[in-house]
Amino acid sequence: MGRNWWKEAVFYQVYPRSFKDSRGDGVGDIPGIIQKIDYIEKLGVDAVWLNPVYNSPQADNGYDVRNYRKIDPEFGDMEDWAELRDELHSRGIKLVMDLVANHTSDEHRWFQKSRNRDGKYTDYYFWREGRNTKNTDYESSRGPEDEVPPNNWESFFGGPAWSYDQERGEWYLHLFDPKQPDLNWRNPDVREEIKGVMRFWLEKDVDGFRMDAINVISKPEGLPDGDAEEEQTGLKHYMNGPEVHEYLHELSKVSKRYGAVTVGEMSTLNVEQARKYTRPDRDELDMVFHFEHMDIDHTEPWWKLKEWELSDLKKVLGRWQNGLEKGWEGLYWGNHDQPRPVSRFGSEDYRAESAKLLATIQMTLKGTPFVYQGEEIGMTNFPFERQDQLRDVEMLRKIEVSGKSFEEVAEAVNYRTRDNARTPMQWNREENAGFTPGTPWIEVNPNHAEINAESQLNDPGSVFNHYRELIQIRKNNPVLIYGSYNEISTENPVYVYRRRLEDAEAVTVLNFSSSETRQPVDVEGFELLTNNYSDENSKLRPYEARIYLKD
Ligand code: TEU
Repeated sequence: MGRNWWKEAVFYQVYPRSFKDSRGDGVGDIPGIIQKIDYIEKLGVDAVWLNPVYNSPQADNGYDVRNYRKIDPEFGDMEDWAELRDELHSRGIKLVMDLVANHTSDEHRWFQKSRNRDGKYTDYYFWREGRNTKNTDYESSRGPEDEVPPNNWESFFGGPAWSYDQERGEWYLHLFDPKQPDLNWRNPDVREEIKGVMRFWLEKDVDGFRMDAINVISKPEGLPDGDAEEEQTGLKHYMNGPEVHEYLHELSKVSKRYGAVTVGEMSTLNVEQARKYTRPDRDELDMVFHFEHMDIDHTEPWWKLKEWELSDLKKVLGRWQNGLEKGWEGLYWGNHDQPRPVSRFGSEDYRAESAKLLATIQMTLKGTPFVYQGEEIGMTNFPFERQDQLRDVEMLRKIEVSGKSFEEVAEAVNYRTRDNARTPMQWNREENAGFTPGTPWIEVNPNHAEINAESQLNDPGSVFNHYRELIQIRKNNPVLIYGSYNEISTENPVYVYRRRLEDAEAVTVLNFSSSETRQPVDVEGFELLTNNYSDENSKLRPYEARIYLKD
């Protein structure tokens, strides 16, 4: 297994809008992040992934880019950004930017120019005539009376993946929001543009890219209809599409020249596909984020709840641990698109214990851990009671398309909405959790009096300090990074696995339940490196998580 800095690193994900507001306008910003670098450094992470801070109308919180080479005034300016980079670098922390390359904003200059049927930009996006029939059951989105969209593809956020543009008199494809038109990667000029954007940031010394929705960039010729029975009609045509590997290989030539790391975000990806994307000799991506563990509580329609099963979780994690071979994955429990891990995979009744248990898994599996802001203090989901508390375009559109009232879907909204992850970082017990002196763009979780960074920093038993300890344990023990993986007990509610590298052996023992249970494996000759209780016990206590080591 080839060794690389990014395999040994722990990443911290900062969602700038919700991290720290330095100006009092209620929106987090780059100077705010700079104020909190000591905190990030204290956690002991090696790199920061910054969600998009580019100039954007913010229809999807920055995933709709208007100008890739400018910082959005909401977040600051290029000088602020350079200061952030320098502050991080001077502490040995790398900076990875978000590359949103599947689509731009409809306010991007390329799209504006593409509205013209002639000239260089005309094929930068997917423009098509509508179909002149009414004989379909999909909704026409504001097109001419007698037209329906060019094909039956559905968008990730619900509703058709096409909108009609009055000016050009044609439809354009958008796999996400109508304000996020898809770039036409078949056009070599588009690929050159994206490489230009990469070079622009690499010249500014960024250390890599997290590539947004990167496995949907290749659409098949002819844009054929999908099967109406598919969960998201059309998906199979553009997920891991025909040219995606070639395109990524092209991009990797740019990142490799600068020694930058690349992480591909890929919903709908199995381990065989991931192997191909990340096999080092193919030069496509360094690692991927897959969604298979995020899918274990996924069901259709989305407003139904589904309890996840520990056996499914173990199966998924194990499959990836063993199946990637020479490839690599990013390990995450949550991010800005997912509910809070404690509320989902842990237990709010054993909040601190289960937060530490999830951290233990993340720091002892093979792959690069990505900690999303707030996880290190065990932040929980937000109790949404009304639709007007929601901000996320995805959930708002899904509710609209479902035709249901907020009350009818409230339980699922609370369980699933991305806004759970986007409520402000809880710095202290004061008003607005110390996030802003103004009115926050989204409500602060009322539990900030109890759950906040300030109260945890000096408490040796806190979730924060357990993360710190685990991060150091990972760094000090290459077996946790490069070792082989074997599950050694499949007995629910316990999950036990062993990592092995040369003479070193580490065993992680986890109790995924709120009752005491037997410790099922023999650990004679092992040292207990750490657990998430203040003492030792023969039985495993609720959500107890232990790491044993022999070397
Ligand atoms: O997400 C891509 C993606 O797969 C999402 O559809 C995700 O599955 C869904 O939001 C989960 O609820 C990326 C970004 O991370 C997300 O924030 C953006 O909205 C999206 O791309 C479009 O850029």
